Amino acid sequence: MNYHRESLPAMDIPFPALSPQQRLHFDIYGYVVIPEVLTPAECQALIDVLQVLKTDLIAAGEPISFSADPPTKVRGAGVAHPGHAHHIFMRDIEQAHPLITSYISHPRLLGMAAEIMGGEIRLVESNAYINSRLPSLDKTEDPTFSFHRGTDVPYGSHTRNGLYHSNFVKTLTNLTDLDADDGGTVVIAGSHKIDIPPDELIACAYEDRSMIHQVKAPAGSTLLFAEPLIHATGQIRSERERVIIISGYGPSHFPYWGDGEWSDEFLESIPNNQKILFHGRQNWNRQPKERPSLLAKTDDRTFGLGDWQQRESLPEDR
Ligand SMILES: O=C(O)CCC(=O)C(=O)O
Repeated sequence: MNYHRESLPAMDIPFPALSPQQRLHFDIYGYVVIPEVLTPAECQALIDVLQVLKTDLIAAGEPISFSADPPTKVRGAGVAHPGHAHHIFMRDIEQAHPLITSYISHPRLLGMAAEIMGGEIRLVESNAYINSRLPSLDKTEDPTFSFHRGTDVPYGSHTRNGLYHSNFVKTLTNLTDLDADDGGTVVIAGSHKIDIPPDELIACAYEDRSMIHQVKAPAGSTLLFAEPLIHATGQIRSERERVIIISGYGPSHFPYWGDGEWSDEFLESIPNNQKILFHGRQNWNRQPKERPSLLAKTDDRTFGLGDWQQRESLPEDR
């Protein structure tokens, strides 16, 4: 499909979406945690939807997300690693329920991701985790983590007006509260700018763990991070189950790299002002829109989870 901006309305998303303090935190550390993105009721509604999806995926035999046999999947979704009861990693969840699609198209999340992208964005993947303490966990040992990054520093980053941008950005919202023992995401702070072999960086961070920051935040908070940042799932040491929902965004000319096969019904239901978000565009132009300066005035309008079918469009003259 070859979409052109001229023929499509653009969704109304805040710009710049981050306060100067949030933006500076992001630039220094490669991430920022934004509180109160979702309300307690919105978190609970998403938890309910994800718990049903988890139950249905298990009942369907945990179809693997990249299976070549779409009918075995559940509402388009599959799991990344079958047989891990303590860590259900659900992939390609974008069409599994309208509330999930509303999360993906939440105007504030899109605004934050577009600000870090420095231009027009599209969805590249969508996931959710429901995880709990490993039964065999030895609490006497210092935890180690499956550290990784989704793109490398030079390819995945650029600066403009002195500010850092990345072409692979995630918004990860914890739907359950995260205290120190609840397995919040861990990151090696500042590693989004450090272009040395990840193994060396990780080894140093294990020797001085003050460089490993962990998300501790009330339910409804969003971790916004750039994928050149080295990160991992934290270790759950409590009895609390953790539920998170994640959207990955790229520039609009990147491909979708999930394994979701979208149904005709889903495809037909995508509103015009989200065609680029879901389909991207075949065009070399990344449609830049970069924050002019750190202290640029924040667009701090309030947006709810809402209904993805009812998103406002920008007036045509903007
Ligand atoms: O569980 C987490 O917080 C880590 C998520 C993660 O590694 C990712 O989205 O790439």
